[in-house]
Amino acid sequence: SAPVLALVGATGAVGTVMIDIMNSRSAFPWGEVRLIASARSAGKKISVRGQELTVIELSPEAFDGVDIAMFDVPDEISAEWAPIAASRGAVAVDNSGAFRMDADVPLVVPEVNADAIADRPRGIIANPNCTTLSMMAALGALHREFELRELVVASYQAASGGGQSAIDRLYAELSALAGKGVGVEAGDVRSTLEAAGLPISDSPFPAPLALNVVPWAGSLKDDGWSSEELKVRNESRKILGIPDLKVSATCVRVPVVTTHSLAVHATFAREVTVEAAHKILEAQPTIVLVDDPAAKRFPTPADVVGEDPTYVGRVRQALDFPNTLDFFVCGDNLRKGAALNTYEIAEVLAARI
Ligand code: 11C
Repeated sequence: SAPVLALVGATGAVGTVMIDIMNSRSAFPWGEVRLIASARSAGKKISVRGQELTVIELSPEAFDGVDIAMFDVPDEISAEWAPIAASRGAVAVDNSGAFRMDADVPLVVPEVNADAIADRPRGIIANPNCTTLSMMAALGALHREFELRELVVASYQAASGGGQSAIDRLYAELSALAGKGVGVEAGDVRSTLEAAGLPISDSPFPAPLALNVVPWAGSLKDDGWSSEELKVRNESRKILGIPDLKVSATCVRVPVVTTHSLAVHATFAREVTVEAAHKILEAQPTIVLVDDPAAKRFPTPADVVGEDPTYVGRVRQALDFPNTLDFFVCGDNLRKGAALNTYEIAEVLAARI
């Protein structure tokens, strides 16, 4: 019979995008969809493919009869509940950071390593961080052809990576500053926000985000690295299956609501050309190549938000580095970066169970 799909965190920011994806997918392989959330959201009604579903409370019994359970919840909720779902017979597909680097949990981007889903001794499959994910389809395709050796990236991350409170903060800052018209001097952003009742101490960001860029995402790790930068390194190595890949990342928050971008500097074992890279990227069903700077055509978050594919542009052969490409990618951090990739993993599973 058709598999049963559960969505844990159905009412959260990523869960809401997941419902949108389920409603717009052309094929729908599920016999039943079960929406699960905290007690606070239980009882809510959400329409999935024309059917009004009632959100049920997270409990061990909620997973009985479920084949695949997608988790879009904070790390600590996944850490506790994904193993419970697995013990009840479901395969848990987890979008949190709780299991990504667990050796017994595959970390999957279907275009790159779909077959890794078969080896899941804990009954859990992890979905990567949205920053890593935004460049994976492109890097996976280029790696298959040229063999990736070194990766240097800078991210330009949208506020929504930090959740609803981060989105609210960016809008609040923008309206406080916009009210001042052109009167806000460049050096007055912090004091204008403070005067408007928006001190940095109340912000999810460590500095003003409006009219600014902030070289920080995640938490502080050893030697000055941020957790986000280490995730980019560790997760890229695991997904691409290159344990010794040289990676250096600088993660930066920018005043964009949704869609992460990355400037990528990738060095390969074999000779590369822009023409060959264009051909490879164009051939990928989940990549859109927009690369015509003479016509002012390149990907930007404002154009990519809401889209499923990853957009790639500004592909250049590095002038001073052999076998190296520089390029720019944009990916919707709530779609491919989170909900969509999780859902695609569930679809691959559905076809194989
Ligand atoms: C951000 N990438 O933009 C983060 C959000 O490991 O799933 C996702 C954190 C994670 O802030």
